[in-house]
Amino acid sequence: PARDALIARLPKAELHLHIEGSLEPEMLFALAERNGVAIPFASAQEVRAAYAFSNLQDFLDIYYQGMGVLQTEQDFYDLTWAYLERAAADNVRHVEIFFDPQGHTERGVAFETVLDGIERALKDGEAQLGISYRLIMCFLRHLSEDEALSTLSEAAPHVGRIHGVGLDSSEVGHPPRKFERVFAKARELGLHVTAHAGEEGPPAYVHEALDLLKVERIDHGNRALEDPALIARLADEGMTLTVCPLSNLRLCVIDAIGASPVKRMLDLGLKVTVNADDPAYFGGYVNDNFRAVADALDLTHAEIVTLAENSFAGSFLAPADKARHI
Ligand code: ES4
Ligand code: ZN
Repeated sequence: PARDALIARLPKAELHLHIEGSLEPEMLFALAERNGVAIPFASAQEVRAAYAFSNLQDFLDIYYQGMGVLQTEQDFYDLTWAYLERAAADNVRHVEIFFDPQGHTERGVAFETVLDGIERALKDGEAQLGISYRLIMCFLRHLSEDEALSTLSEAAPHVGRIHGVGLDSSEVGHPPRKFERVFAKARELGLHVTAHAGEEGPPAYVHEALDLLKVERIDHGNRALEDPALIARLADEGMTLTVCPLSNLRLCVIDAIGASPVKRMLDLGLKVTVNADDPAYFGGYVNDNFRAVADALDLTHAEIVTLAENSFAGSFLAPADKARHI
């Protein structure tokens, strides 16, 4: 259909993508073999069958387990390069990818090993695929703020190679206020700031991300729609929301794609974007997410174009570079 053709050819920026969540079962197997890591599955098919989640924590347990096969600089390169080739096929022109250094350093993999491999692929992607990039380091919110502060210290010599910080992992019980000091330090270092909020957590967590962490974007933000005053504020501030429809479905944040907040957010004048989150685990890359919501919510061509424009407008690109894309 014409809608699918539009989605395929529209230039897009991807703003909510965990690089470790792009580890496809085939690569999981290949790296397990290459590194001599035992995994409790006999085939890629068996792995996919295990990806049935009831909530965020269910998924995170499998996600952290999957990361265990990533050990060398080349592993992080291969992971990131495979994602970039897939992104190029979806006409993604700019990526702002998350990585979870604490998921690796706690297993004895050096911070620099992770950063070097991811960055080398991003540079190759820029040179060979024409995809510009920013790299966002996430703090795992189920760990302490002191651990996040140590991670920020490890990153500090690499400011310039890392462009921003984010906050991810188990949301409920780990509110943004727990990370107020580390986000202040990150901002002092000149880093951009974003945070997952309102995926499973209440609207109060979105307020905290704005007021205490002073974020420039809200990752997910679904539950902001429960709070009219918060909606008005997000609209007023032109805050970008990075919504992930297939992720929401697979993590039971919504019970059908038709319940995705994308259309309601557009109607409310919010700067919503469509993203893949963890495509290897949730069954689709960015164009799959666009097609899913466009079909289920019967989006117009103009609305689909707006979603793509919002992705560049909400990026950490300089204004002149945003303008080149929109
Ligand atoms: C994540 Cl969907 C989601 N939510 C929170 N943390 C995450 N880490 C990777 N994917
Ligand atoms: Zn996410």
